[in-house]
Amino acid sequence: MAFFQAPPKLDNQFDSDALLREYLSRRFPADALATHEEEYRHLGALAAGPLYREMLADRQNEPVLTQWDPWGHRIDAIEVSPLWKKAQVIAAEHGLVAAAYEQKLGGLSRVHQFVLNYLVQASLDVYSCPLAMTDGAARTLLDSGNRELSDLAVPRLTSRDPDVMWTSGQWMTERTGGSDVGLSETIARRDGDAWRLYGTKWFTSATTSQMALTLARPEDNGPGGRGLALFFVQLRNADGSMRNIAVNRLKDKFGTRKVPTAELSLEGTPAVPVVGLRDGIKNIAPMLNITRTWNAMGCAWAARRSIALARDYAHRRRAFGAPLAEKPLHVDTLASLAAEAEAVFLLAFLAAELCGKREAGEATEREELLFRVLTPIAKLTTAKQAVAIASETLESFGGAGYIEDTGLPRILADAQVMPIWEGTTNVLSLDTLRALAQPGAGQALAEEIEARVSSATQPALKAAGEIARRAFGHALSWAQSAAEDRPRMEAGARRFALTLGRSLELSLLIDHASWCLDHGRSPRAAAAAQRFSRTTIDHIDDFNLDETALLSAG
Ligand code: MFK
Repeated sequence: MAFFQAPPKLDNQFDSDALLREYLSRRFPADALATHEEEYRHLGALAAGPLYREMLADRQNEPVLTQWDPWGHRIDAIEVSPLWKKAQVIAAEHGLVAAAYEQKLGGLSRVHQFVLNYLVQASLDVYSCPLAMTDGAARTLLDSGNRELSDLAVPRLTSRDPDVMWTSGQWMTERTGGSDVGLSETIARRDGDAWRLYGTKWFTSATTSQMALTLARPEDNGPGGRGLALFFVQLRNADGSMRNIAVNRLKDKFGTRKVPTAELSLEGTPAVPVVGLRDGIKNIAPMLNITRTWNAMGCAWAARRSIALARDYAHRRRAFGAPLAEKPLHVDTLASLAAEAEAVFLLAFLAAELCGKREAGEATEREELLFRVLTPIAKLTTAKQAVAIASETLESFGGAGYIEDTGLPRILADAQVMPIWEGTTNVLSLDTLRALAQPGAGQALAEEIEARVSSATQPALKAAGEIARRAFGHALSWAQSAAEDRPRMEAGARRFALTLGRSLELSLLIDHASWCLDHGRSPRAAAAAQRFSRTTIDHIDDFNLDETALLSAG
């Protein structure tokens, strides 16, 4: 009988996730866990079964833009995949955005919301993109103090009724770039008491949304980010036609291919200022901090999916006389992946915890500062890890990992967006410097790391704690020594931010492992902390800037 390889399968993504279950036991009161456990299990089953199968079957079904109707009218209709339509219903009914705003769990509402997303999103073909922006838009409108716009949009953005729920876009990038947003060319012109926007938006993810928050320069304003204003746009008229918006084309992207990312022309699009007529970048910042938190969380569910598939396959695939799960080198490789994935999970959920506390009014001043610093650090650190984990996962399948219709290559292609959108690693490294310049921010981070490592009682975890302390201390002393030398500081900013991210991750792993050991749980978490402590935590280094320039120029 000829040989056929069995493909990987997924178990219930809630029941089989030891780390998630430990984490929930730690963080949730027993009655809250009891209330939500069935929903978590239900989403874990959906993600492992029907949605995962549909995602594989639907692999080649991509959004289609129809610009003209048969009679020559410009319609710019975008048809998304069937799975995306289903995702919209799941998102509303399970409150994938709403759960954060209903505040049923007070300061833990964000954790609950992100647990729901963590369980299901890896089987929803990056529907997380519009949801992240929807969440960010709701937060931004609420923070803006614009009562009228909040009353109009927030109940829809946070609705549990699929027929009522809106999603929102976040239109920032123009042809001038996605990083230096202050260069934006879109102009806002007065039209009586109203405003109209004229310009081109170059990367508008999820163009099927009902509304968007965007930046434009009121015509009398000066250059730069301060001259931009934050605007609210409703995309369609009541009859469904676009409000002076032309969809020029959909982007031909490496990954996230189900996301209908478009280039748009704004041709007198009606828009409403959200808060004042300047400081647009500052006013859209709440959106950035929410979507960056989603990004870190997206890395957690991408890493979890990678590991779940690789682990399962290791039992199905035999080579050299035994399943891969019994081959020491393969086991060692999976263990390293698992340690990285656990670190991603704990860092992303720390960001969720802080976000939830501040929204519930429970955050201390230290935690407010910590959230601001943590957002870029978590986003940039986890994004690099997600790509590395996805790449290694494909390799763990050998040639099958490189074949499109296994669905595996999509994991890597989709992960690759994580370090790019919502601020590249370099832009966020510089944002880390900006966030740490706030008085007390460095201290807040230092205290967080110290609190986590000092919980260790077991000698091996104490030793790992010393590694985290040393790396963090080295990073701070480097930053102090480079403070007066901006080129040196900028050149080293990525190594600095990654050192902060990895020392914080190590401290979280140690803390979690200590809890597990103290509560008679699996020693797996301690193994993760120890293995992670032997990776490079301290990336700090200085290079001669002249040699650096010479080398980069070639
Ligand atoms: C699964 C996950 C899914 C996620 C899906 C999302 C898909 C979305 C697709 C996209 O839209 S991708 C495009 C995203 N673009 C970015 O993220 C922009 C990247 N660039 C930056 O973040 C730059 O750092 C920035 C544009 C902010 C720099 O611009 P400026 O003009 O140099 O700003 P400046 O002067 O540094 O800051 C202006 C004000 O904003 C300052 O406040 P003050 O006026 O009080 O001094 C800053 O402190 C404040 N600010 C900037 N970033 C902030 C912030 N405040 C709080 N949080 C931040 N992150």
